[in-house]
Amino acid sequence: MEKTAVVVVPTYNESATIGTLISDLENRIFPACTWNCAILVVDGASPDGTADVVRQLQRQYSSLHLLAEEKKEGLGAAYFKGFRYADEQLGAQAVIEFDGDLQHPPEAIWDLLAALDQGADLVLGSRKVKGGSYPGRWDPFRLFLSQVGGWVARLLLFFPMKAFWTVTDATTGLKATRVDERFRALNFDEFKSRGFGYKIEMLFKLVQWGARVAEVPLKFQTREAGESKMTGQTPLEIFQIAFQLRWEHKGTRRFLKFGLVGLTGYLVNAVLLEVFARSSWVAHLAAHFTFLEKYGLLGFLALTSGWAAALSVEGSIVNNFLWNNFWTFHKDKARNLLSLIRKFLGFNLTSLGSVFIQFVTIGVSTHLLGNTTGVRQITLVLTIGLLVLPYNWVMYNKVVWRRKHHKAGTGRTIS
Ligand SMILES: Nc1nc2c(ncn2[C@@H]2O[C@H](COP(=O)(O)OP(=O)(O)O)[C@@H](O)[C@H]2O)c(=O)[nH]1
Ligand SMILES: [Mg+2]
Repeated sequence: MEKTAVVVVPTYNESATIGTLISDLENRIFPACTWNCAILVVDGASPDGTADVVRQLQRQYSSLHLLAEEKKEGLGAAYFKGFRYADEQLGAQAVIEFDGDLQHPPEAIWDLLAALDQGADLVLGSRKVKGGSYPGRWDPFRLFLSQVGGWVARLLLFFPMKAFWTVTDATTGLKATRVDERFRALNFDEFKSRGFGYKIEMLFKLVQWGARVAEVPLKFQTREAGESKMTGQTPLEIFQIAFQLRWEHKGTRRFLKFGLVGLTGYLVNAVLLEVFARSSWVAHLAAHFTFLEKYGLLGFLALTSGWAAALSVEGSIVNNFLWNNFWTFHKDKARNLLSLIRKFLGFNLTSLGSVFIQFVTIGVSTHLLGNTTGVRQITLVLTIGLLVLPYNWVMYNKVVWRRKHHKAGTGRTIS
């Protein structure tokens, strides 16, 4: 049986363009689709007679449907009415969100459906991937808002999760979504936004529920007729909703705690570095290794500053471990001494790289530039920023990645 895709087109005063769009879809685009396609226009009681244009064309095209709203209720409301109708009345296996003002090139529908065929559950038309673009004649302020808003939404919604990299255009209006259990579980009554904000809300939920996302390029066209229904409020609304969604997300508090713990770790690291660099005990320790100086690089082990750095990192590791165990990850904390020790050793193992990294960077910089507080502390900041954070990031992801493939209940490695 051929699969059915319904192109849902919300309209408010688009009588100048809707006819052209419908003819183009019916005559040129649909015949070349591998899916059985239909159009569903959801008209928000446009005073300009948009619905009448559609009714006229319905005589000509049997796959053209119209849902006439009693009044304009916002973009999200229009889409969700359309989704439900497409699913229940038209038997859609996929719905495509498509603007009625010719800003979305109709050919993009082919790309969207192809991506669904390749296994994606949610396909975004992105203005930010290669081959995609913003309108040529957009006023700079609108372009700026869209660009900045897009970035803020992307950061707020998804950083540092995987979707942060896979979703480049979170606020796009062109999408194809597979009609599956996930899609049907979206409850519009619970949505925070009735308007444009529904876009990121729907995206966030589907991604959170494990939908496979793909992107295809979108060359967003200039609006040639009619007027944009975006208001000055829209960017603010998008920002507010993105923030709320993320704040309520279960991983967020943990992520923030993790960041805060990292900060205390840095402070412990910095203070201990000074204490140890001035300690005669550490100097003694380093002196034990002076015999290695004749073996070239191994002579580094005789550097007091290197040992001070390595020991101070260890101090921050202990600090981070305790905070993470009893605060960030307290639900999974070690329950007895033995498992505490085991976890601590595991945590140390993943952090061992940082000990080594700081031994070398601080050892080398103080050796070359002088063993002063300034050299030590600046090297510390640079090392953490440029080496330790990326290193921890990789380790963290490996642990996260590993967790996914473990059976549930095998316990979580802290990192
Ligand atoms: N039914 C309905 N359609 C809407 C509403 N708001 C916007 N639209 C339609 O949604 C599509 C996208 O809106 P548009 O103003 O072009 O947004 P922009 O491209 O971001 O400026 C257009 O086809 C509009 O006519 C609404 O409240 N109800
Ligand atoms: Mg538009």
